[in-house]
Amino acid sequence: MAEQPYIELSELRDVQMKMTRFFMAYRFVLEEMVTKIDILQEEFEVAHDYNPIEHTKSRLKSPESIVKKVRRKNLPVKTAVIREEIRDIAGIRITCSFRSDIYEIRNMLLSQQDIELVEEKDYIQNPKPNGYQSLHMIVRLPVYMSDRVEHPYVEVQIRTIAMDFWASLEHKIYYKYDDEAPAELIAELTSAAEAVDALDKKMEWIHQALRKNPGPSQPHVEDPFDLPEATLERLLSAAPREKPEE
Ligand code: 0O2
Repeated sequence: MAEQPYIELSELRDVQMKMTRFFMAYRFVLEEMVTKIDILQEEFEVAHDYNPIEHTKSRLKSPESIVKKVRRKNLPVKTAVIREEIRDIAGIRITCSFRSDIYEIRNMLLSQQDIELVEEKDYIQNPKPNGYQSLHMIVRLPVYMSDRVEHPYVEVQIRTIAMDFWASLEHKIYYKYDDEAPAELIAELTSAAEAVDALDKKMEWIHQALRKNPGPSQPHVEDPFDLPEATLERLLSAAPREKPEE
């Protein structure tokens, strides 16, 4: 029987500590980004009575996926190289309803002084040959630690619900057939991508038309949770009064 490689406990602890430190900055930068997006979403809704963000998903790339990508790119497995070359260790996907929301969210994020745009790929203006659409940005922002400041990269993908629906199905097919999907399936997927594009354009048109013409003002509807004045007065008069100070 082949001998199992022996690892000292102290060595194992050291590796674990280094991994924790390596991923920490990415975990924090994701938290910063998620907070920024939550703030934008809440504030935008109050200011404009409209919410451009349907949902946000964030993830850290697993060590196995990082190593796979390093091998695929023929890079040396060195932390400094990984930090610089693998720019999607921290990833955020923002899903919205309309195409114009994508660029609205992009501009709101990039107008923040601490967010630096490093790279941008607009697969909406230039879809991939398979029909994939999404706006990709690599950004970075400072993370203040006790003894240093790090600027980890974050991949931000912004897309509509329809684009997301298509991409998740395509991803499943890609994984299932490992790049060798039957021609019929590929043809259907391409036609679905065209349908997604047409749907998004139509929805955008309706959205803009609604914005330009919001329709007649809504009649006042009583709030079912509003207490009638008389009930409120009775409740207040029945409440125990504070004893006046002597
Ligand atoms: P995962 O598991 O989703 O993270 P890169 O390899 O990132 O250095 P690349 O491939 O030019 O450079 O980056 P790009 O084009 O910005 O794509 C990065 C990510 O976008 C991918 O991550 C996918 O999540 C998504 N993506 C890109 N193209 C497609 C596509 O055709 N279909 C689907 N479903 N998703 C796509 P990863 O690392 O490939 O995988």
